[in-house]
Amino acid sequence: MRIIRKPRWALPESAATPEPVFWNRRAILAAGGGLLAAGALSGVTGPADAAAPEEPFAPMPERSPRFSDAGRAITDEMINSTYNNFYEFGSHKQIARAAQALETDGWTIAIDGLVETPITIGADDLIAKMPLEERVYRHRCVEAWSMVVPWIGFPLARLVEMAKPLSGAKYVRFETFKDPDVARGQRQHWYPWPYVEGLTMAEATNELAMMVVGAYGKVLHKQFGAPIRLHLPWKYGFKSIKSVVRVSFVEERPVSFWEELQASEYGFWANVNPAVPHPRWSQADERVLGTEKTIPTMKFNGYGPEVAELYAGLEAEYGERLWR
Ligand SMILES: Nc1nc2c(c(=O)[nH]1)N[C@H]1C(S)=C(S)[C@@H](COP(=O)(O)O)O[C@H]1N2
Ligand SMILES: [Mo]
Repeated sequence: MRIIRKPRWALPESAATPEPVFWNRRAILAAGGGLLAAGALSGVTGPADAAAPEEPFAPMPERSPRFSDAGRAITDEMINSTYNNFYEFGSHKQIARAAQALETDGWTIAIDGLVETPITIGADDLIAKMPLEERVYRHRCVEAWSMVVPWIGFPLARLVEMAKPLSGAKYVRFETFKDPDVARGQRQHWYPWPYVEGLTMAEATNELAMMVVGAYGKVLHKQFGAPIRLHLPWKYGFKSIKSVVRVSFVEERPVSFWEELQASEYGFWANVNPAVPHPRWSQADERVLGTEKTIPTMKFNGYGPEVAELYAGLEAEYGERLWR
């Protein structure tokens, strides 16, 4: 008899189906059960469980008038900061505690490849140069759940401008840190570490693409991808790479972490589209984190007015690949 086993890294199908036990736990938290209750339930206790850092973002930037309202309630910070995908710290959602080991002081980012002058810049220096604002964005994970987050950050377009890319640059490639001593998930050698993502130049300079350095009025939580991560609200969540250490301007289309693992399920474009199912589940609806609600998913996660023109004419060439 042939036994077909799922590869060890596959996203569980349960990720895309309701998880009553999990949601009950969240309900306890939301009802004020607090960190101790959460710790007792998940088998860990103590101050290290604190999922929401208390370091306020100062000075706090203004909220963008254009992106001040995502049309749904902002997801509760405690819920959101205890339900994360960050495979460097484990292939499950409860990585908040482990992620506190990430050392972000002295963090640097290399900006290189096809640019006038490659540089390495401190995250703090980069952030100080950039026009910061708060934007309330919807986020849609490929696993069919969603959240709404008040991010603090700056347009990726400003970083591209600063980098002065050469005319040969066709794509931007992003890379996450690699340090298996700190991020024990990176000892799982069957994953192609470090995490990599990519965008076309047109996508990278679209006004929606945001480099995120804070959330909920605070310096970015480690589990959200401190000290700097990307957020692309019209694409499936895996495109929004965390804890970035390198931004490279390149001629060839980068192969991302998930594409390398399973190209038939996770591709380069990954634009949200309820009409194109994941090979193992529907993308028609999404569970709204922190609520009991399942709601219809919107094409481009509702950001069509800002981004649809990026893909005009590409459908014939890429077909369903545009949506996976
Ligand atoms: N480096 C890195 N970036 C990552 C991931 C990851 O595992 N590692 N997970 C992605 C996925 S699948 C999602 S849904 C979002 C989750 O972001 P959040 O934890 O802030 O909700 O981060 C994305 N960025
Ligand atoms: Mo995701």
